[in-house]
Amino acid sequence: MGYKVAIVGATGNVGREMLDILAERGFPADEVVALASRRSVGTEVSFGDKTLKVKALEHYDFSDTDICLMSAGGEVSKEWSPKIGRQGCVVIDNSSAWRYDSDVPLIVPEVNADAIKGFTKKNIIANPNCSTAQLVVALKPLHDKATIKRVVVATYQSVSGAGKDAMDELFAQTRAVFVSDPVEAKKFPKRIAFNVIPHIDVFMEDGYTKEEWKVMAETKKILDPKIKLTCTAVRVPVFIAHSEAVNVEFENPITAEEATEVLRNAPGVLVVDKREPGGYITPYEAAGEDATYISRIREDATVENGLSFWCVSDNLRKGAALNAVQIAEVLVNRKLLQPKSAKAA
Ligand code: 11C
Repeated sequence: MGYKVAIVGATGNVGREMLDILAERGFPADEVVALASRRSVGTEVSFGDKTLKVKALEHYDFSDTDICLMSAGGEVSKEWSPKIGRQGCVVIDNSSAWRYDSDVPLIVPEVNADAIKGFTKKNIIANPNCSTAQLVVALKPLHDKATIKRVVVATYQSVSGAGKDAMDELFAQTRAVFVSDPVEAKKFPKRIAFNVIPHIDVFMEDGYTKEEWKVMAETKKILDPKIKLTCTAVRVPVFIAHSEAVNVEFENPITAEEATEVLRNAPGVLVVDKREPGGYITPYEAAGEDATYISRIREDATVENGLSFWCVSDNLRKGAALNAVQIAEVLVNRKLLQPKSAKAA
């Protein structure tokens, strides 16, 4: 007997990707239900070769549902995740609402799958920010090998991280530039077409943005609180896949060759690093893929035990939907959750 799975936010960028990934990976679900706010009720979404009609979240009874993949924003999650969890349905939440709660595990399966055990306190498991997910997949094997002291990262984040409207805005602005129409900026504070914007999420008192703070706080929670990390988060005119320029200072010596070897053997990582024109991965190639790609691995001689690299991954997949489905797979494979239908039989 399989699981009953609900997707909340099924019409959004990440919700649709969750449905695709559940189908692609053959997740052991007997039934998948698509949920969203009332205004999306009746919209059709694809699940494998099936079409699902979207139902209203507020009228749905979760008492016979096992897993809820939630991607409907922080406010919806704050209100609904505890209620759903109390009905015995495990919520895997893609928003930032629960990530920093000490009773909620924040999980990237390649990095800290064992921490999932704490989920029973609230029946909520948090999925990290997309920029953090790919970063910790790359940092974990390097930390195990040489112990990271400090990370300096600059992100180059695609517009899909800000939702479907943001993708539409990049498209509309690009078209407007070509046909000499006025360029309208609504979703982003400045024009994004043929531009880059060093600002993602709200500004904090210390001058960092919330996105930059999230990468720092989440890396500490997932990987190691002792790691010092500073981030500059930048929006770029790319539709899908986030890139990161990463500089790392280690406690112990590590050569570029050793780092390459460690990364080649790491789960979730693909190294493409030919040190020649085109011998690296760009977001265009990473979109639609599951791996975290690492290129441009080189020693940084300006510090003791320093290394720099380039890291690219599909923010809607590893950065969101794929990671959420992998968390659900950990629950299943480690037998941490039995289907309610099996218990009832
Ligand atoms: C972006 N990283 O690219 C953001 C989107 O905390 O889950 C995801 C925000 C989050 O705009």
